[in-house]
Amino acid sequence: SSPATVAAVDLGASSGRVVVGRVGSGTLDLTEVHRFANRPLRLPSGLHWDVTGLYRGVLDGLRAAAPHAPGSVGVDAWAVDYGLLDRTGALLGLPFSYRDERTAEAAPRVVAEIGAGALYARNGLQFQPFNTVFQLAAARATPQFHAADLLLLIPDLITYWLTGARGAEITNASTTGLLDVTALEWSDELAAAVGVPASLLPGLVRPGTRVGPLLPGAAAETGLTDTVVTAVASHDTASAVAGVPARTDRFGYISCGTWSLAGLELPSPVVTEEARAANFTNELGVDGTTRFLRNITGLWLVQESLRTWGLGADALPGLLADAARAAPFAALIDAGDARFVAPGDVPGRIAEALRESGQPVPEGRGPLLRCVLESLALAHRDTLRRAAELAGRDVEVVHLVGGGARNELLCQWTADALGVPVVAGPTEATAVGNIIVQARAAGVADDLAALRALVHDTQDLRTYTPVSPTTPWDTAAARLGLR
Ligand code: LFR
Repeated sequence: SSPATVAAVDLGASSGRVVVGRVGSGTLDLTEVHRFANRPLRLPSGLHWDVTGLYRGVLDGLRAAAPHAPGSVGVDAWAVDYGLLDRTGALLGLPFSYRDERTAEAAPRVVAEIGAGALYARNGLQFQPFNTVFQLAAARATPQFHAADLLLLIPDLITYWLTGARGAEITNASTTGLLDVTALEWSDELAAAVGVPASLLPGLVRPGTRVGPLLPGAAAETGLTDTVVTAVASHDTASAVAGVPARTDRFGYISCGTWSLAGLELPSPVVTEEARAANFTNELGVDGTTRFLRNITGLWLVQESLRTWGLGADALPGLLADAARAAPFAALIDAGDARFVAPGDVPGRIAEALRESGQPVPEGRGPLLRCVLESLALAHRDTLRRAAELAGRDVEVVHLVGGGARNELLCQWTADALGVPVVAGPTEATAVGNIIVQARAAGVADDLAALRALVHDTQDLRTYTPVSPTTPWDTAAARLGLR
């Protein structure tokens, strides 16, 4: 089959990018044509996304992609957040960021009303106060909600602006808490339980579906006159997992960026009481697979520390060198602690958590980063070990993809802690996953395994083999009560 050229729009919590991919037999070339910052806006009404600014970045990026003549465009973004449209299709206010604290009361109330067990049996999701279902429970009494006719998740909103087509791509719908994890349909019962009219939820769309051509305005603005939008795994994590260069079924993955999403790809969900108690999520991947994983705070801890210190990403290499020289296992935190979610003084909150648990507070930034990265490696280990136990699977290799694949300390320590090799890369796994799903829809290959093999053969990967026994990590894990 002939090669396909497609464009991936990948929107993350700290930046957005447009990447052109050329996919053919033996080729997978990626060219980043545009990257732009994404920062939430603190307004009197709460913490919001500047979604029109994001759309501007998307249009600029697609204009930069136009000379490559992509036949298709696909949009992915972070999960759970949404815009509300009125019945004319107009956006009702800026979407909230999932880090806004307005769900603090609504989330536990909804869980108490429905029952944690009943909720998990139905939606299979890890409890996180920011799941869409809880955001909606908090929004129910607002004027916008009363005027709302349709809810669109962030990537679906961008797709709507590009094409005029309204739908809910299913991998991302699976993060809302309103999708039935077994039936793979919206759960009318859960929607009713939180006061969400079923009509607010658009029809489900599967990755690989042709959505349609660009609207004339979008085509004119971007110069893409002969391009269709294709639905991809629009949840960025689902695209990242699709882009994992796996060559065996016995792999674990860590999609490591702002968040670390660590887990397994399974043929079906695990909604046992044990999985619920261990707070594992069952989100949907491509081809009906289950992403059985846990959200771990991730490099947000590093990003937010740099921000607090008034430093940019360029300061990171020096600080990481200091971290490498700092004393091992001097202080450890639970990277899953909810106190780290909201923007703010993360180093201060780490110090507070350490004092509460009677540990010394690292003196200096390098030692603090060491505490963060060792704690993340321990959280990776605990999560993958538990996932394997709960699913009755073996893990013989861990693929660490996303920006975190550049962090040598984190990759090596994750391998050391687990006692399993870590294959790091691609760093742009999300764009890769977005691109290969479009390429497959264009007929370049028909099975995901073949495309993953192509990713393996063409992208920059680095293998970290465990260099030390797991013993010091066993002791450190025990200090935190982790596996
Ligand atoms: C990663 C991610 C996670 C989701 C979090 C919030 O970018 O999509 O999967 O839990 O962001 O949406």
